Amino acid sequence: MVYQLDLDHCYDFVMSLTIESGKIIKDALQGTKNIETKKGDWDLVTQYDKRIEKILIAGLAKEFPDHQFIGEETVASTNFLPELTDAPTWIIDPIDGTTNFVHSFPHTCISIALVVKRNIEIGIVYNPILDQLFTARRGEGAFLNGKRIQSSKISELRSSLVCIEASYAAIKSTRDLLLGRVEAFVSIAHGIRVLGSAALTLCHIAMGAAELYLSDNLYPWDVAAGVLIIREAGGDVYDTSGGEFNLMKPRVLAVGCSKLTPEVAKLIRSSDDKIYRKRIINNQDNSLE
Ligand code: 2AM
Ligand code: CA
Ligand code: CA
Ligand code: CA
Repeated sequence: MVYQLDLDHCYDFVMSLTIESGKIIKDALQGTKNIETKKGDWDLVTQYDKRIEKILIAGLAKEFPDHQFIGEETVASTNFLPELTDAPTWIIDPIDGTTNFVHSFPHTCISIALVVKRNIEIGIVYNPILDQLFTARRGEGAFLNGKRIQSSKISELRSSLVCIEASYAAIKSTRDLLLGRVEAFVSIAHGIRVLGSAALTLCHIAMGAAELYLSDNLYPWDVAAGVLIIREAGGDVYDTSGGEFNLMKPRVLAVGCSKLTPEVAKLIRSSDDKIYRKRIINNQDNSLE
């Protein structure tokens, strides 16, 4: 007999586990947290990130013993990022927007995706503070609290709201590139927003609340669920070069409307080129000192 994966059951099971785990975030938001740092002062983790990831993986592994798991805090503690195989794999971010969570800033969520044979089949992003449950299944549309969502149809940058990340310390080596892009986009677009949660930002593009999202410094667990949610809402996700998106090495250019992509990719390229030229000039100056 060929083993059939029951995606309906996977979806129902992970949904109730996620909603249940969301209560931990909600109850803990205003309280005292044990804050540790990982790669630097800006890279935060709390006991709640670790606890929620353990609960999610234990619950899913018990129900689906032959499934694989890629979770942010497990990868951090083992220092090992598993390869994505064809096996059913749950990609888990127990708290996306940990810095927001630490500051009691209410944009924080659980993000979980199920990937099977490299297709993202299920995506769930749940913000228990604002009671926003974003869900998608491949081929079946994207939903916010059960109501269908659609991404923006705006196809020009000059009419767009742009979302980015701006954790400067986190991306020291690329800070000048980020500032260059901010200058380039702010000169053309309606405005720039920084939500502080990649998963929720992708969902905001999916619901048509902003037109595009740019971030080079992300991981699979930040984006797996949101990528499906955007695609099911009518948008798409590309590499920041404008090329094909790679889930395991995500450099994200997410758009509500794919017609925006060439203009945005071109602007990123010209902005980055300007910075690279500046770096060369500065290095030459440095060498003269
Ligand atoms: P996290 O909260 O799960 O760490 C804003 O910082 C967004 O970028 C969040 O979605 C955050 O996820 C993600 N991010 C990815 N890598 C990060 C890092 N090294 N430092 C801070 N944020 C990071
Ligand atoms: Ca983190
Ligand atoms: Ca994250
Ligand atoms: Ca996280």
